[in-house]
Amino acid sequence: MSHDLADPIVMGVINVTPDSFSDGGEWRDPAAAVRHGRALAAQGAAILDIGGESTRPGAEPVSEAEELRRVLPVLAGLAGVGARLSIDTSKAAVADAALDAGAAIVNDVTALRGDPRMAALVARRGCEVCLMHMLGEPRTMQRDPRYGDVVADVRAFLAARLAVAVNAGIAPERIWLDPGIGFGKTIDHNLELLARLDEIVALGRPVVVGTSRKSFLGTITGRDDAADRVPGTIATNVLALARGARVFRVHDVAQARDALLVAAATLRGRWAPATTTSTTTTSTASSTTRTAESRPS
Ligand code: PMM
Repeated sequence: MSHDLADPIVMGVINVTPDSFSDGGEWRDPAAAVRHGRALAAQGAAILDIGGESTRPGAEPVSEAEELRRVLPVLAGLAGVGARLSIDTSKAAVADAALDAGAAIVNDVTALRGDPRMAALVARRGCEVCLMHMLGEPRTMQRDPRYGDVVADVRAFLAARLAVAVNAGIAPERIWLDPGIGFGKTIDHNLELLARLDEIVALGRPVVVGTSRKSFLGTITGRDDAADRVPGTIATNVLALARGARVFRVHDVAQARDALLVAAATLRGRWAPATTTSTTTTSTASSTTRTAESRPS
């Protein structure tokens, strides 16, 4: 089988929050977050996505000042790490400061709806932007979400937001789309979106998928601890790759990278040896050390 498949891009997640559902609290200390980011880059993350506001179901919004306090030291510490930096925010002022601090991508889970100044900012700064689908808002989004045809509805939403972004002056080639797995969706909605992801890919923009450690994987597999959901995450990443997804937002970079490399080689019918890398070994300034990057169980 030979597919015209672009190289999968792994986006490593760094939540600098006390309450994100799968890694909340772990990277609150900026120095720990920076160390973690360096490890994820060494494991093969081409992008590091840094967020200072939890979007878990039920989460309350945080102030602009608090969000800046959380993310700016981490962005500064990761400058020159060898991965592109993405800021996961829906606030234009946070995005603006993050871009000044070295970010190159704005990951906006509200698809430019959260802040009326965001579209103009992204257009002016000429950065990449990820537009994600969400039904409602994090505080309430998991209360009985309903769709006609979830894939058609999400696709229509993303097409409309793509048009808004282009009308605001954002270059189409800088826009990525994301179906927003888990954002106002039941398990059936998530599975249907993944199974029919090619219909979102058909919009013609790179598609980002964020299934990593999410609760639907825990429900299907009976894994309460988010750290135990890596195999489930990988299953969804590989299936999404086969349907044309391009960017994979994950906590467990080394594992996702290997799975995606092998899956891409299989789908293409060709491969190239990768440079040797290690799951748990990371270079620090002074030495190469074994790190305990895995989550406590
Ligand atoms: N999921 C979360 C946060 N940000 N951004 C994009 N583009 N896509 C996602 O699926 C997504 C996101 C929530 O997950 P986390 O709390 O593990 O970061």
